[in-house]
Amino acid sequence: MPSQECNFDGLVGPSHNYAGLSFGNVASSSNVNSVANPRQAALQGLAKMRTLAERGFAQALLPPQRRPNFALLRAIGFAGSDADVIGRATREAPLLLASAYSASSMWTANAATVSPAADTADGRTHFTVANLNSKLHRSHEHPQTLRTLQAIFHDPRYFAVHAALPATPAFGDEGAANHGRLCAAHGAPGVEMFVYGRAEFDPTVLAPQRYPARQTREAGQAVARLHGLAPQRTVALQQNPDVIDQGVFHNDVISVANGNVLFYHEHAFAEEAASLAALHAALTPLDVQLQALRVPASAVSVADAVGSYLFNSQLLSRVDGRMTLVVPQESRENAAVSRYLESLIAGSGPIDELLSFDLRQSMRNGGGPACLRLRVVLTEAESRAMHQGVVMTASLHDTLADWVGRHYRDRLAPADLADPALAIEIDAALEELGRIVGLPRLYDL
Ligand code: SUG
Repeated sequence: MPSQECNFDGLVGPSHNYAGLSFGNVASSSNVNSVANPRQAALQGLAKMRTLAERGFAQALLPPQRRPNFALLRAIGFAGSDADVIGRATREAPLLLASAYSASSMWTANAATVSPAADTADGRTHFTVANLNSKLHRSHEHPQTLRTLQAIFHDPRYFAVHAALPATPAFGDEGAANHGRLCAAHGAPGVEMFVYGRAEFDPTVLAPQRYPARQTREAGQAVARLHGLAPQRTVALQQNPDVIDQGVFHNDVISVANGNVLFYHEHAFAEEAASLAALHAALTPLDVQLQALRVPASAVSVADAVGSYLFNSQLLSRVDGRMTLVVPQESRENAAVSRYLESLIAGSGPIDELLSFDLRQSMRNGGGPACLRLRVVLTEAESRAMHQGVVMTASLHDTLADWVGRHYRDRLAPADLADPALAIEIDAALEELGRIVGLPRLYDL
């Protein structure tokens, strides 16, 4: 078996809600205070995992995090029993409570940046956990993410899991959402592409005006160093600041790479021609011919790309050498995007199949198919060495669907976070989940 890409989807946690915490993420802001359905959200995510696993794609999951994060609430002055902490935070700072309660770790594209063994100096697969320090509600994910990745990728002969970069604006890091890899085949050496929205120490790099740029150039450079990547196979590209200002808060909302294919919107990068030339130059010594699938604004506007999440699709290589594009249902509901997709499939390019999923619950917080997954290329030995309890099978799917049905609410508004019973329900759910996936010490319960 050659190396394969395994997608680790975030299992949606029981506190999924719409608190509007992500300024710059249009869906998060527009759905603020609407009522979420955590049960449906988790089942929608599980259905995607099950379908992709059934189709032969390697599929696993990352468990949700314990919420609320009482340590965070206590660190900012809420004291007493758990119920006291929740009560006072509800009265004085409901958005801080919502931040401590966020289920945002479901978007595992932001969990870490991953470099496969074929790219790294020591021949191991390297992970750097993302600090996510541009948003309070995501900035406290990284300690548990580190613990989770260390538990799953526990064998130091194959894996190196690095802690998050220093949590300071210079190193704003959102993980794989701003990272792509181009190669001949998953197991072959590739070119790693780090996309940034701003550069802390270079005033000539124009930052967006309206919305924050979450990823810095310095963060990508630090990750490349930690992973031991060859400089000639590492490319840094600036995201177009104008599209960040139109709601493209991560690069994976406007482009996706797989194999030798870069599927991207013409306005994705600050300098389109120079970006493609840099990728081409890095790929040539590897004998890889870049296939640039450029989507012009005349076919799909940036607004339609943001509204439909066309580029937040998963581009998957099948065993027959062709590619499947996994899109959110919203892409089929947008007339221009749907027309574009029909022509894409009918054409002679590498993508000849579309799969669409109803991920509406996650989409309403700005999380599409690609946000929900972390790509990890694994050799056969690595696939065997990682923890097996998180690998998606029909039986794990059914066990988890049953677990969701017993533990998750089907209605959760931000105001419901005031109910101290919710925290107790979540702990009971996670205690059982740890046993289901064979990681009983994953949380401090
Ligand atoms: O970081 N939404 C997430 C969505 C992440 C999408 N990930 C990728 N593009 N890879 C975010 O903005 C909304 C939470 C709230 O508003 O309650 C949120 O965090």
